[in-house]
Amino acid sequence: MALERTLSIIKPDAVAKNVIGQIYSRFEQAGLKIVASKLTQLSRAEAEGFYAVHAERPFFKALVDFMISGPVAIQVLEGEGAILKNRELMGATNPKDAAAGTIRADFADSIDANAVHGSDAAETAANEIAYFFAGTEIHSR
Ligand code: IDP
Repeated sequence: MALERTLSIIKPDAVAKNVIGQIYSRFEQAGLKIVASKLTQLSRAEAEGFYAVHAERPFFKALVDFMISGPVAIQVLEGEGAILKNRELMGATNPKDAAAGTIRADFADSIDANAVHGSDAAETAANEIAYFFAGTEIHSR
């Protein structure tokens, strides 16, 4: 497996539940390193740009409204097979379908408020990381 980086967002619902640390622990226990991290409030334009691929979907406005409803915690995770590993930790998009013990099964309430985002492939990971972080803000170690 290759050393990879992936973008993770702890969404407003999970930040509001005060579980940033519990989610960080899951990353670390799975062997992923947090190599960049920030707490921020997204603007509407930032959220629309990030989810541009979903612009034509019926849930787009609700998704953007939700993503700007409170602060988010954004990380770059690094490790062997980090992209798939994080997707496994997250669980299915709809928490009703998420496997027991996954972040979404444990912390998410609905498909709208589903606790976390994680890049789904190498190309999207590279684009999403560059969307939120300058190279100087990422610290491998
Ligand atoms: P993912 O976050 O598991 O990668 P995507 O299909 O990329 O899932 O969708 C992005 C986000 O859009 C989801 O996390 C979820 O919050 C929202 N979403 C996706 N499908 C639906 C839907 O059918 N109804 C409402 N929200 C949805």
